[in-house]
Amino acid sequence: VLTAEDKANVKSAWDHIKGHEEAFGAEALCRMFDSEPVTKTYFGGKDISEESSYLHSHGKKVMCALTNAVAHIDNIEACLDKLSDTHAHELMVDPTNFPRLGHNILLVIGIHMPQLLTCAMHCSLDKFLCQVAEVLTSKYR
Ligand code: ZNH
Repeated sequence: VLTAEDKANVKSAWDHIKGHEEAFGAEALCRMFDSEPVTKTYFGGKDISEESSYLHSHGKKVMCALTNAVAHIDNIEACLDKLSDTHAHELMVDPTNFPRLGHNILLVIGIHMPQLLTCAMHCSLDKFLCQVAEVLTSKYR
């Protein structure tokens, strides 16, 4: 459960991340595909190479969904409801892949904004990303 302090941390982190959604999202995806090749199987037929416009536009979509979740951090479930349906019923992404993406998002934030990622911030962002993953996988059965 996100505490009031976690929420404040995540919001303040996102003040810095906002505007970098495309670059951060694309890099996080790219790192996930390289380090966990099984995740590439969901993108068959798409050009997911580092410089591809698809990778950049998908990275932006993913990170902007997080920006939106941060804006509605008291009601993440409602805010991601449609996306939760999509992931459970259409995309059927194995839930084990969500921590893999979350890990790489955290990593990219740490690489580009090392001073931002204090231990407390790391912990709050990790909790936030887990919460998002929980919502996106909540409709699987
Ligand atoms: Zn996902 C899609 C978000 C995870 C896979 N996604 C998507 C979208 C979004 C997202 C926003 C778009 C939708 C529409 O358009 O309607 N994701 C997200 C998030 C997360 C995720 C936020 C967490 C954090 N995903 C994920 C994973 C995976 C995935 C882990 C695997 C690996 N997705 C996916 C796919 C898709 C998506 C495959 C589809 C794409 C296309 O079609 O292009």
